[in-house]
Amino acid sequence: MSETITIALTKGRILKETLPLLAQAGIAPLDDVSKSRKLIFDTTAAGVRLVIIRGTDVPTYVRHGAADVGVVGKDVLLEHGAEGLYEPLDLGIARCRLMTAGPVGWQQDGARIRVATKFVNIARDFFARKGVHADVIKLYGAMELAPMMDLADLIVDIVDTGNTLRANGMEPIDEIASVSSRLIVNKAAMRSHHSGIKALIDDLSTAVEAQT
Ligand code: PRT
Ligand code: MG
Repeated sequence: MSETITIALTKGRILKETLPLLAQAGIAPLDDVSKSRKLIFDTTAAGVRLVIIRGTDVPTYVRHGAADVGVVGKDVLLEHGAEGLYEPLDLGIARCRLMTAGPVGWQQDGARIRVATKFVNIARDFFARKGVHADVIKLYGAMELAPMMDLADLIVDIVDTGNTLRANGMEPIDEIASVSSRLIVNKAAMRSHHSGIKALIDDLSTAVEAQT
């Protein structure tokens, strides 16, 4: 049985905030991840390697055991499900909110509304709970364009400062969930690599407490 622990990291803004926490836990990639085109990185910690992939792929790698551990936004776990995964630690990084938003002053005036989002499961669930008939339209980016183009009435998107909404004549309406990045662990790996993964969780918890 291999003693190597593979950690799947979400590239982009989450990666930037994850690396300092890993460094505090004694894990630093041997190559500069921002300059290299590699996807797999050995680290300063013996037997720990990193893979750097899209957030939506992180739970898939960890669920199937291709990676033992992962770092991913709660939004991705809410949208794509967290079955087969442990979620032992809130890393407190890349904080934001999942919200509904619409053109400033928007009021519903029909029985149905059209909602554009990349979070279709979260959106369907949210409007169903409110008893609102919503036709959910899947987009892959630039959700704030959809109301301007009359593709949709509202959007469901991630909001941090609200600047993106304001710049496009929109305002936040309802908060659906508060989001931060989470450590996730493959259930079988938690048993087979218990001491290594337990040490990683403990070291990262200490790093998280130190940053707040
Ligand atoms: O590239 P890919 O399509 O996979 O996703 P992406 O480009 O959205 O990735 P990236 O690097 O932005 O990281 C996405 C993850 O970071 C999400 O899963 C969240 O968990 C987390 N996160 C934290 C954010 C933000 N803050 C954030 N502000 N993800 C996206 N945004 C975007 C948002 O979509 C909107 O366009 O920033 C804009 C809103 O920001 P404000 O400050 O203008 O409100
Ligand atoms: Mg991106």
